[in-house]
Amino acid sequence: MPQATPTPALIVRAVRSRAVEVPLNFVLGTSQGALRQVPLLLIDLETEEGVIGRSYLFCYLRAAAPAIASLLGEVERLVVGERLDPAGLSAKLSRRFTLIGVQGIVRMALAGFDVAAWDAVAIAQGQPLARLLGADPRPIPAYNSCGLGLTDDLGALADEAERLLLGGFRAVKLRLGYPTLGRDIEAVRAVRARIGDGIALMVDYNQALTVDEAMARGRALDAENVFWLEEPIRHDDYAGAAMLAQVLETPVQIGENFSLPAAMQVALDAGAADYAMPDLERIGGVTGWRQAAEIAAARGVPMSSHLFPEVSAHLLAATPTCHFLEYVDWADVLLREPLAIADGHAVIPSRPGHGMVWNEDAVARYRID
Ligand code: SMN
Ligand code: MG
Repeated sequence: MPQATPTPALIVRAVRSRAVEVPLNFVLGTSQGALRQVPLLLIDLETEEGVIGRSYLFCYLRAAAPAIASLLGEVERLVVGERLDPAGLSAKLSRRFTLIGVQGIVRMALAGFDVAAWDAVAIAQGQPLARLLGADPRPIPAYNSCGLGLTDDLGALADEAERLLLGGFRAVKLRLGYPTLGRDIEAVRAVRARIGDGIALMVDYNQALTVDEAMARGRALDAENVFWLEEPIRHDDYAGAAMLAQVLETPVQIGENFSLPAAMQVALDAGAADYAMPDLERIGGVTGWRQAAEIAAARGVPMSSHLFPEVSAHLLAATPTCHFLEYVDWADVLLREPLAIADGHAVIPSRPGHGMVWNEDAVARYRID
């Protein structure tokens, strides 16, 4: 529907960030190490008009938080006093950071600014972000991606799988990459026996395998009713991933390591995946996501999200090949109104913007800077 009222102009006044570290309710034990708490950087984009746009970044390492905050200080110097046009500022900032390269934590800082910018614009227009992007804020199918890490205790794993279905989830994700194929299959069967056949079970190797090993384990998993096989090999071996996608019956899923939409285009052109799941802070924020959604749509590739469920729900609503939202509860403790799940679907809030507002008491409790 056309806009009834023109967008009020917003002028950037400040870009502030605060680092927090929050404990996880479910330990995330990947093949590359376990996460028990996560460092997040909370961003507040202040405008002269009083509208505040927000976002958070997952810093992976505590040491990355002050580094990204420092880069956001540079972003602030470049955009302060400018009119808040998210796509225009994204292009401007990409040009200004060309010499260092828009990769790694530079790209994460720009994505964090971009998400906050889109939030501010949606708030100024009084619309949920999904609607600003042309979509109805409908319920988005979600899988519970908390927990289910590598463990010696398959009984406890099955117990956890059962707990993760509370709230009506119809899909969960299991981390694999045990020392042997046999142990991977035992873990899959322990979870499957507990959740039953009607629940979708995704598996994620976090790049643990060689191509040959992935072929062997993938063939074994083909008999186990696995919904997708995620990042079996090195994330940037698109030729290897294409062989796997061609041979295996289980759909191959990659994407959390796509760096900006250009990487996703190269990967999908190489046939490296049946499904794609870009990550908000690596694909380039809302601006990058929109380009990625076009790339997926042009090829008919089902597209899911990685982390950041609060914003990704809005983006998936506006994604033509919308598939699954990755649900994690990491930010819940920091939010006045955490993302709601009903019947296994993320409920997009009707509030303007993406809907995240910080619980300041919790922010004070978990601050690390
Ligand atoms: C994952 C990896 C690293 C941090 C969080 C989550 C995982 C996923 O690959 O897809 O959930
Ligand atoms: Mg993954």
